[in-house]
Amino acid sequence: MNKKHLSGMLLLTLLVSACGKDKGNNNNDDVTQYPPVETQNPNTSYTPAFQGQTRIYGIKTQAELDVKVLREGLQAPWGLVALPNGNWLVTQKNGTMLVLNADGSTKSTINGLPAVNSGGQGGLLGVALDPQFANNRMVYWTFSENVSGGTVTAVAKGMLAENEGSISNIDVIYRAMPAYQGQLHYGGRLVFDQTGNLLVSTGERSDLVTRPLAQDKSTGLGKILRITREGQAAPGNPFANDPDALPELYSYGHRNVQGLTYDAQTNALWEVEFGPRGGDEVNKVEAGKNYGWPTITYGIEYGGGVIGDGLTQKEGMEQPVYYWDPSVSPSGTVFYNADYHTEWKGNLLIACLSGQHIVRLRIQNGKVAGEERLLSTENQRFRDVAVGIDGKLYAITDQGRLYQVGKL
Ligand SMILES: [Ca+2]
Repeated sequence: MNKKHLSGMLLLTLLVSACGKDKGNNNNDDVTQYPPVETQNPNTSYTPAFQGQTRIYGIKTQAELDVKVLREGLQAPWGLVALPNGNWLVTQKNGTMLVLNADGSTKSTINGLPAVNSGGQGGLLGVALDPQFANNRMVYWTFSENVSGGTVTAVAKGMLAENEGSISNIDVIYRAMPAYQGQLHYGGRLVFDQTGNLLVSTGERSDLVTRPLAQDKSTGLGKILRITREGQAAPGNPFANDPDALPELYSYGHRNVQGLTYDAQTNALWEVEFGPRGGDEVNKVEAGKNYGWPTITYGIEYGGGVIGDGLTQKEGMEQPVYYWDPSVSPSGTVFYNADYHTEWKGNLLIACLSGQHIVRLRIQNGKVAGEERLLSTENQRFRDVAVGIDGKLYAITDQGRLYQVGKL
């Protein structure tokens, strides 16, 4: 253990002693600690960098949840965002966008978006509303696009008609280069930050030949990028003056980031990303930082071999706030800051594909303080989660469902 870790642990110990009893993030309720929710054997014998980085104690929501399937038969929905009137925008992998009424029924199907390549993990991906949506009705989305040399993760925008039946003035504003002939790891979430710029996640396209590009600051693969509404590098980006880096670069060393969310209370950006076999991660993202892939990881190759030199820590590379082994496949995430589920305030909710549940992580002082699995008896691959204007939690699944999670 190096000096930095030792002093970090000492500080943590002091903080814990100072705080005394374990308190909630935004309320003073004591939280009962249960055994960790993960009971399967890990794929590796790697040890975490700090206590509570994986297999934290379990927690349980006290309120009785009211889980409703509002809708079935969506076609591989991928992204979900609440409109200010309570309706929903849903992207579908096949390239169409739907507007759903608050009860889950279809209000309209929006065609005519730029063509997607929906092979493999591609398609119409994440969706976000302009912070000024009430005035300008602008919608932003990511998708996998055919270009010369292969496919890219691209970002487009357009104006949603007042009747919510069409999107006009469509413009593709950004493409994460280079193109690659593959169908995996497009990343594809996007979220606005407090400065009104867009943060966009990409993937490293999965193959051994592209994997190292996650560490190459001159490419858009395996990154989080920060761009303006016009698709230009946003002002104030960390590598603006680095001739060897893309000016739109915000953070790097990511594998495949399919969840991005802001904690509105602290203005902190959080992401979730897929590890290989084991090593799915939650990261608190800071400008200019290196998140380690593929140099450090808590996972191994699908075939079983170590990745690179088999390292989990390295100077200059960030540790995940939390990781899972075995994988849960975190695909969408939202920071819960509404008032409805009072127990969840300040928690991170994560849609999981192979895990077939929604993870609730209690966050305290930037660390995880308890994990719960929600909706784990539904046997659904959860693709994305969002908070409704009513404060209830909503989720979409690969099997085509829209869930509403309220309280009884
Ligand atoms: Ca990492």
